[in-house]
This record gives sequence, C-alpha cells and structure tokens, in this order.
Amino acid sequence: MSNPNISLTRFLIEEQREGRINPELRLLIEVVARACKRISIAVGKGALGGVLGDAGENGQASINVQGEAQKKLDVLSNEILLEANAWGGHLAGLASEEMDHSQRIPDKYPRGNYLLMFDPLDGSSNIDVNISVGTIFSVLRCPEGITEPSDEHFLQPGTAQVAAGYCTYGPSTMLVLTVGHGTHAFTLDREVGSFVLTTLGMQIPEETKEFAVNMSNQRFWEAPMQAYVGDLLAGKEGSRGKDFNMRWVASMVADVHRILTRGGIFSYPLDSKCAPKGGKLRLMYEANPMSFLVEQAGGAASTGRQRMLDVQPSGLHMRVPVFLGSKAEVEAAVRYHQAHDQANA
Ligand code: AFP
Repeated sequence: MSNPNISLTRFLIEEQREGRINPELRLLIEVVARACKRISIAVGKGALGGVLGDAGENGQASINVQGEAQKKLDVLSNEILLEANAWGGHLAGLASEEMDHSQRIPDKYPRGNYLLMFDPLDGSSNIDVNISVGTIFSVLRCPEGITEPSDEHFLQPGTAQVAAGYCTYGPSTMLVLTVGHGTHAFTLDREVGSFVLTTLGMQIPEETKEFAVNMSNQRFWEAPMQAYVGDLLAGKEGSRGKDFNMRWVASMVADVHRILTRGGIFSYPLDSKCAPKGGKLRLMYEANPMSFLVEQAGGAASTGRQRMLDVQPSGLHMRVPVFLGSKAEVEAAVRYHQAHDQANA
C-alpha cells in the first residue's frame, strides 16, 4: 500500500482483506476516529467555542478520579467518546481516565467483543495556551464468555492490545494507529472531513541526540535517573561522547509524536513526589498504547526495569514510570537502572 491518498476507511478495509482485523474492529476504529474529528472541531474553535477553562460550577472546580482539576474540554471529549461508542455494537465495555470505574454498554444496545480504554484529552493543562493536546486509546478483547465486563476484565497486559492509537490536535489533526502490523499516520483533510494516510510504516531512528523530560523534577529523581541524565548533559565531554538536545511539550501525545517522527527518548521517571502512586503516567490508556505504537515503529518502551507491554496491571488507573522511543537510547536508560539495582542488591 504505497499510494499516499488512501483514506482511513480504505486502509482499514484493506487491512480486513489481508486478515489483520475483523469487521467489528474496523468499525470500532472508525467510530473512535469519527469521535476524534468531533473533538478536533471543539478544540479548534478555542475561545470562540466557549469551551476553554475549568469545568465545574459556581467557582467550584470539578475534580476527576485522579484528583486532577478537569477542563471543560476534558469533560466534553469524554462525553463525545462515550456517546459515539455506546450504540455501535462492537464494544462490551469502556474505561476512561475521567471515570472511576469502567462502564458496560447499556442494555438497549447490542454488545460486542472488545473493550476500549481512553484518555479523552491528554495534556489538557495546555489547552488554554493553545498548545497541542490529544486523545489516546487502547483496544483489548473482552475475555471469552464475559458479557458483562467489570474493571477486572480490563486488567490485561499491553501485549494483549489488538489496536492502539492517538489523535493529536495540533497545527494539523493527525491519527496515528497500529493494529499490530506497523504504525501508520493519517492526516485529517479538513475540507473533505476524512483522515488520509500520510505515513505508512513509521520508523523511529534507533539512535538519537534528543531527550524529553521535565527537568524541574531533577532533584526528586532516583539515583539511576540522576546518573543517566547527568551523562546526557555532560555531552561530548562525558561518557556518551555526544551532545544532546532537550524538548518538553508536557503533552505526552505531542512529545511522542515528535519521537515517532524524528526519534528521541521520552521519559517520565519515578520521583519522590509520584513514587507513592507508582509514577505519574497511567499504564492502561497512556503508557501501553504509546508503547505498542512505539514498538511497532521499531522503538522500545520500558518502565526502566521491565518491558512496558509485559507489566501486569493491578488497577484501571495504575501509574508507571515511562521510558520510550529510540531503541538504543531506551536500552541505555534501562542499563543505568540495572547497574544501580545490581549494585544495591
Ligand atoms: P495533563 O493532561 O494534566 O495536562 O497532564 C499531561 C500529562 O499526563 C502528559 O501528557 C505529560 O507528558 C505530563 O502529564 C506532563 O507532566 P508535567 O506537567 O509534570 O511536566
């Protein structure tokens, strides 16, 4: 498939013909993509749509299950995804960053065989300053024989994902998708209203000179992270023998999109502030889908101590440390953790 003018619909039909997805999964992905178009329109209106700012009433902030203040667009994006996916007949249940527990498909609609998890609007603290935000999603199979799934049925490792993707709402709106056969990027043609394949088989360069991390947390990091970044900063004069550049958008979707496009390493390590929770980023609808996309593009993803996709989730909103991107660089970061752990065993 080398024709760059292939719509998402045609791409998915051809994937179905190749036996890589079934019609149910194809429709599910189409529905998520349609919901992302609606979110893209709401995000694109900015202040004109009356959707900027915090959710809540009478000056009282609305707080989500993570204890974070919700933006109006967080709430709206969640509603758009829930409504779009309720009636299609391909899902057994849904779970979202914005909801305490998973939701079953209402009885009035047919139930399908898949479970959908999403972060409806990642990076939402960037909305009010007009910086890229995005939607992240992950699709799992509903376990055999389960027609009324509850939270426990979502607790499958990342290797069980059958599809994952994100939509980035930036200068252009892009959908990046994997169904386990490469990672592909589609750009929204706003005039036509459809996603068009613009990169077939994204490939992350194995080596990089660019890292992404929130440096303001440096003093809270664990020793191996201090040592790793210390060597990156030492540049040509240090043990790495090359100078590194740094980028941090603070929207995971935007940072990961840059890395899928030109390489780099993204990290949100363990620090003494987030350690009691296990990390900052969420495994099931942030780290796992991004790790699936990155591995499918030739990169690597780890907690620093374990391959991300092998982590057995213990809860819907479980948090993990994250290192993902260019393979050789992720492996370098992991080596610092291994060396530290061995020395302290
Ligand atoms: P928000 O959705 O609350 O803006 O959080 C974004 C995020 O989960 C992820 O997209 C960023 O990489 C990370 O948090 C940024 O965290 P810091 O604000 O600590 O740098």
